[in-house]
Amino acid sequence: MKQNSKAPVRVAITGAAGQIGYQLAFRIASGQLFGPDQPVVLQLLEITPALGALNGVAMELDDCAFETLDGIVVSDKAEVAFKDIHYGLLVGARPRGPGMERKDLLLANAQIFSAQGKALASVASRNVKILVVGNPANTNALIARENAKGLDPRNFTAMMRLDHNRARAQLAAKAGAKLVDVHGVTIWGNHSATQYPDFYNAKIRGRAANEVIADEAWLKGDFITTVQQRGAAIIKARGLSSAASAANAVIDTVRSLTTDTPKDNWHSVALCSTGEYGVEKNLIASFPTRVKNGKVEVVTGVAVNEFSRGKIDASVNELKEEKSLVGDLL
Ligand code: NAX
Repeated sequence: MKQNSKAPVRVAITGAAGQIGYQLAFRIASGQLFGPDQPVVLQLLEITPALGALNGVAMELDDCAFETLDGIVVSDKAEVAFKDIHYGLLVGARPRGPGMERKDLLLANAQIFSAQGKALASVASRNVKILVVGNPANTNALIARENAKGLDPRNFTAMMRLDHNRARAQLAAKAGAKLVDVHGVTIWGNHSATQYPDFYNAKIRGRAANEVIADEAWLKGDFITTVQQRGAAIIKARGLSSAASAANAVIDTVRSLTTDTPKDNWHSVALCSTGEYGVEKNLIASFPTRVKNGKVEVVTGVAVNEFSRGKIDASVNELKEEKSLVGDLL
């Protein structure tokens, strides 16, 4: 029998009985995120009415007999699910209900994420890494961070990787290139329809993407809108929102934030701005991001032309507006 003396990594997944949670829990439990020799304890959080379904998920996890799964915690209390965690994947959020205005949705989620931020501050590992997936992801991450006194603000991120992966896939398909040949894609701003997928700095087989594709009208038009509207297109096709691809993007994000980034490449994640590229300080905005010697940093010196500046500003303005709507909870 395989002996494993490594201490387990504790990972919380909120909304774990939901669509994305149902994909994500099994991939992490099977060792796909931290590797086959790293034991994992899954700490699953749901709202009380979903605890029955969550117990079903836990039963199925047992039935997989994953050797990397070292334990499962099931709870409807954030202080239990977040105890000693090293990673918090905050997927659960309040969906928009009938007649709900955008402001109501922001406020409903602000309540959830302020409570979860406080719970993280009181019981999680001091170096916990948080990735918010539940929408509006950037502003939810901002609220959690502001309420998590004592934790490192730079450890609070929001997921942009699904958008990043969608953009890479679109560029590769248009150029007839392999995905491994597409580098330097950035999603800037907010995880919303205002996000800006930047192709100007992207490279295909080492050459500028706009030279290889040689169709700037497509890049500035259909490419951007396809990436921005891809979530809606999936809902139209599937009758349900993206789940497997979203869970995959969570795995990609955590891996990219915890391993050094290959030279001349970067990935997209929304993190606490310190004023890079003129983005207002403290907003959770998406940037070209890399990890060097274990440290997460925004890539400097990425060219921003007038077209890109306008698109970035529009998305950042939306983040400022979201922030102002939840001001009381900050
Ligand atoms: P589901 O509705 O299938 O699942 C959400 C789960 O969260 C439900 O089981 C619900 O009971 C639970 N939940 C609600 N409030 C909670 C709370 N306070 N504590 C713990 N659990 C709670 O949605 P799903 O398709 O899994 O999507 C989850 C979230 O991801 C949504 O907000 C969605 O908009 C967002 N997305 C974000 C993406 C991104 O790239 N950042 C892409 C995919 C996805 O659309």
